[in-house]
Amino acid sequence: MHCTLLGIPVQSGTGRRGCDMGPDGLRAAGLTEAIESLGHTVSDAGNLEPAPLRPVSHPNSVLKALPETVAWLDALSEKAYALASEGMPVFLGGDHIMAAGTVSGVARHANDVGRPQFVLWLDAHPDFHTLNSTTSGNLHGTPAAYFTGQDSFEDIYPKLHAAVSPENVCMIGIRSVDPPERILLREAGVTVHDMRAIDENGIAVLLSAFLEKVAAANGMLHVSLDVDFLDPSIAPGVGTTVPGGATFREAHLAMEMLHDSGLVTSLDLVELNPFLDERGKTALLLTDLTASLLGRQVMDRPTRSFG
Ligand code: 4U7
Ligand code: MN
Ligand code: MN
Ligand code: MN
Repeated sequence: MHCTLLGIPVQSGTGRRGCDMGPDGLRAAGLTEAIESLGHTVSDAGNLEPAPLRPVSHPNSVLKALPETVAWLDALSEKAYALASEGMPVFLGGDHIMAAGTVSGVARHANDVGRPQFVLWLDAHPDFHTLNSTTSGNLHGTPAAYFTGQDSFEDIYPKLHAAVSPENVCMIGIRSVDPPERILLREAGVTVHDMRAIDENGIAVLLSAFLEKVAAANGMLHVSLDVDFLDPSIAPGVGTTVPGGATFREAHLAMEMLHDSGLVTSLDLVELNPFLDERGKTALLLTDLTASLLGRQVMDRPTRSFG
């Protein structure tokens, strides 16, 4: 397989500085070499730059850095669309607002080729605020609402060519949901597996059910991995730590199963903040998780087929 790395040093979606160093943190951790060691080829497309600012405004006065953020999304949604037709894009964040660009771009390509787009959202948070519902004003809390076609984004975020059906979105690891998000998620019909669901069922059961669904529909699968999906004890290099996250083995098992499924077509690694990291610990863990997703395993085993 061929992987294209694209750095997206956006941090306007979050309240904390340092996410702009995320792409270089992942490069320093040896991401290219880790992928190449699995027999894949890698090209690094470097770091994206934002498009020119355009005048945008919204009545919610708490929104932070809206024009700057929109300029990133204008550039990214086009770039992601272009990269989706050649190998597997690996998008290096940057804060999670970038998923508004990456997912809308890859979903537009899926629509072109007549396949449904699915999204596996690994995060402590659902990021399902609209521009009306957010009270923090931090736009990294909005991407999943945008790419599933919720309202408030029209004429502000880039035009959405193909919304992802909310029934095709599965969120795992969730443990911090704001009241308006809870209502919107339920109304939209997104599958949300909170940490209790992992505790009670095990992550393998939850993920298998989703992968069966993707396979049965011949879908394209985008994985969006927010560092705060992981427990802060193993992944401290993130601005929004929430206790009680996925363990080292839960995260690797999810990646190993994703590899075996053969279904993943694009990947986000987001919210790494090297300024808050401890001697590269989080960057190295993300690199190892990516290697598991791309085929690293301890012992050979037969591939499992879904669908
Ligand atoms: B992340 C939050 F209030 N919901 O809207 C908000 F809890 O990309 C957090 O998942 C958003 O890290 C977290 O600001 C965005 C908050
Ligand atoms: Mn997130
Ligand atoms: Mn999060
Ligand atoms: Mn975060």
